[in-house]
Amino acid sequence: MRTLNLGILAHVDAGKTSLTERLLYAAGVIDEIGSVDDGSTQTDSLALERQRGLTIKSAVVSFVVDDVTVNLIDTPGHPDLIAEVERVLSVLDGAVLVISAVEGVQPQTRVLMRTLQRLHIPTLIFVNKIDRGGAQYERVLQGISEKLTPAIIPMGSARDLGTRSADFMSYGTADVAFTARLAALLADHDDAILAGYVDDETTVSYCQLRGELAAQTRQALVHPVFFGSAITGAGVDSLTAGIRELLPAAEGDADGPVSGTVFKVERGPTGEKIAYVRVFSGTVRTRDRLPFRRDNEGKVTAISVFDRGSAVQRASVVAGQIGKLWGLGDIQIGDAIGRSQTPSERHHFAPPTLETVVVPSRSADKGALHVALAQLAEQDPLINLRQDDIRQELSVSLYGEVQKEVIQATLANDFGIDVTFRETTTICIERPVGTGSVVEMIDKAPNPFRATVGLRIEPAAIDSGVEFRLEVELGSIPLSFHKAVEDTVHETLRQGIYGWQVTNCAVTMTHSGYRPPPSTAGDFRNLAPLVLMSALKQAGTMVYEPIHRFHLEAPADTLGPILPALARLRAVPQTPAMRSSSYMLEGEIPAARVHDLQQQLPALTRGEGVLESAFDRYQPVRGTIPTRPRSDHNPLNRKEYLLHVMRRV
Ligand SMILES: Nc1nc2c(ncn2[C@@H]2O[C@H](COP(=O)(O)OP(=O)(O)OP(=O)(O)O)[C@@H](O)[C@H]2O)c(=O)[nH]1
Ligand SMILES: [Mg+2]
Repeated sequence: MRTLNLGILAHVDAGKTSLTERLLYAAGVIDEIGSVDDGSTQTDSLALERQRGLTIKSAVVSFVVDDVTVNLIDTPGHPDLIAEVERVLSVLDGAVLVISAVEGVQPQTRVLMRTLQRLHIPTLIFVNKIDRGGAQYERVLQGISEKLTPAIIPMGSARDLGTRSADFMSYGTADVAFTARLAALLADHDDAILAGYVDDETTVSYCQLRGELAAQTRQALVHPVFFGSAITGAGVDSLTAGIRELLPAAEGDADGPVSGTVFKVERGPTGEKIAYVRVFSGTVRTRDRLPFRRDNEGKVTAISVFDRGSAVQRASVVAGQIGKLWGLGDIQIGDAIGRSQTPSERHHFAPPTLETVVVPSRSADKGALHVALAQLAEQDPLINLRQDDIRQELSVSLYGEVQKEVIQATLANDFGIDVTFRETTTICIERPVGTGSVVEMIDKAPNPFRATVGLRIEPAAIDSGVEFRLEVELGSIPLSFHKAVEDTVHETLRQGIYGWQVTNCAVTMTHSGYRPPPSTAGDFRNLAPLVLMSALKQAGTMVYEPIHRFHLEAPADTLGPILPALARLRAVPQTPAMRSSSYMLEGEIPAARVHDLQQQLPALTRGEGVLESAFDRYQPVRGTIPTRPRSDHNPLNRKEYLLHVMRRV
């Protein structure tokens, strides 16, 4: 039996959870179809998800098609919950991107497709909701082609769109126009097909074309498009057949060395930790001592594997499968397992751009709040829980207001702690403008430490994070001293000249020296921040703020008042697209202003305006440069203390 780990991704409300339910029903896993609106689906199983009809956590279910076990991961679509999607991406063999036939391509659809393409994840497109009034065929295809990728091929036609009897009919051998379109698309990546087709259309058989379609889909070069309805079930059988025919099964050697990734962590009924692991290679058995995250190790006490619906207890989980592991107390989301770990620090989406302070309603709850938030951070490390020691405050990073509501409700429901939030503020980043290079030599005043450290900092490509390089011989100082410098560099760059995280830069160690034995790693750990901050001051930094791309639809006569309101919020709209009674406006707006626009919108559009936005990029701040208002982790305090020490020497 082969395994396919399949993600379902889409803009919020496109119908991922409803489609998951349909696929399970079609495969005979469930006898009755649950509904998102009644809170009875398999994958929206949390109380909060059922109450709100919104997926909050990724959930795994499975079904069998012929000889393939499909582990299906239903993800949340709301942009505030994108961290959940992020963690799943690294464990997928393929994806289905769902698009609503009524709304077409939406802002989050673009963000997701861009990422799926960047990661070369084979992706089928399912255009859902063909039964709903306003459903379109051609217009949606055109939107996909213009906004996502031209490398698409509709796999069938649709009829009676916008009615309960709407249906999807797959094309076959007899559809000459389909065969021609298919050959033309595949020929873009395969000259043999092109040559064969130009010579004589009939020399390339339909079977060959289907085979080549599967091959190119598996390489994420082309994207077959299906249409249907998760509610009526139309088109779902064709999609299921497409998943089996066109997406690649997991590869991996069950006898190889163990390697895998933890993409979800949850707590069981008695508070025990359960890690969801996608195994890439090898076999994990109960009672194995499993190495994870650098030098950690834990004993696996129980395993379950997904099989025909839910997870069932097993003695082992093998390459290609997803398993739930018990017994690994210190395991965290994103951890790599096995001896040859290559943990990936890279993020596929932008980090959260907002932050806020969490305040317990009862001050006696302070301690409990810290424990509770630490548990939430286990499942969602991007909230980046921080404590301001001076003000005794806890703050978290956020994607948006919905995530805030989820945190608030979870704290109340699961931990009995009522909280409020301070005002939400934007998280900016700093990037060096030029190059800065500083050396502090051992035994040379004012350097009070028994270490020589030279560092150069320079700007690097956008999205490159912080890269640490060596220009000194690796053996010039003990490895632990190198490590101390590298760790300190990352820690120090959490707060730059204006207090923001410094990123998209390269730091090179240009000099190193020590004197045995009195030199210690501590000497390097103390000196490196001073050298780095001096180099950073020399380089100078620029502050960048997060910018969202927005999409706004509203009644035609409200365009007059909207434009000046957008200008006041520093938004830059493009030319509006006018329809008969409405307009559609796209543009950019600082992340800091999205919430204000959201709040002003009802008054500006008689409650009829619909706004969607998603993070797009960072842009240099013009005018007054915002400084971070507080020091919430404390390398700066330490830096100040050390500077003070140096001045005294
Ligand atoms: N008419 C119609 N409604 C649908 C269809 N698919 C989903 N819906 C409705 O659309 C709404 C959202 O469906 P969900 O399945 O929760 O969408 P989702 O993509 O999982 O949403 P999030 O997980 O919150 O992003 C619900 O009210 C569904 O009943 C469809 O094919 N036709
Ligand atoms: Mg959902």
